[in-house]
Amino acid sequence: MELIDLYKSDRLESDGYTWDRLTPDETSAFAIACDVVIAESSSQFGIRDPLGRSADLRFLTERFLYPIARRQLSSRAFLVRSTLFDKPQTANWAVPWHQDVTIEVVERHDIAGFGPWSMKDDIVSVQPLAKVLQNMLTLRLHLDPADAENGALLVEPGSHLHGKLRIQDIVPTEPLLCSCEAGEILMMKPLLFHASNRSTSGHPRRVLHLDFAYEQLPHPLVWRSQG
Ligand SMILES: O=C(O)CCC(=O)C(=O)O
Repeated sequence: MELIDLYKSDRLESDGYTWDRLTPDETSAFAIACDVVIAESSSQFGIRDPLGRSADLRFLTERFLYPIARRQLSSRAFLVRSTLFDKPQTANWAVPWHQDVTIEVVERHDIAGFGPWSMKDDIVSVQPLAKVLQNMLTLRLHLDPADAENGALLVEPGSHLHGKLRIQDIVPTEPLLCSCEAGEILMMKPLLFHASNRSTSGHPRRVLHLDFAYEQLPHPLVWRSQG
């Protein structure tokens, strides 16, 4: 299928995504801090909690990305999860079409509408009610140019409006490619259908992926990380 470049929408609510960007200096400050985290990590795939590993990244995020998240989501927005993705030739993978339907919490409490639960590396994850996900926003800061060759994200505009679907029902009809420059920030609703292909080029594709919320979870559930 020929991939068509994404229209850089400013209609977050209806399209499920929108864009912003950092300056080249801001972007290279993030890239330097992320490279330290990558060099110190043994993970070849997504690095969990890069902000927990780097005071520099926490500082930069607070200064440059919180204002963007607060403008788009809520003045009360806070960070609930961070991940750092690359697609180097040595650890290259395709991500099938999905929605982001899990959140991380401090510990399990059985509450109606929350489940299934899972535990990996001592982290408790759960699928919350759709309304929790609808009130979240993901920021993906691109540290390298991304295109069809190095596994840029694919999204289906407007698909977040279908609510939380079973994986077999996540079938895109008009997927678009999120080609972008270094420094561009794709902001998307977690329920937007998305996927990415394997990289076929030697170019890196570092992305700092940050999830924000602005509401506490129903008592006694607590977000695992809350910055
Ligand atoms: O960065 C990617 O290629 C995919 C990441 C993703 O799909 C996710 O975090 O849900």
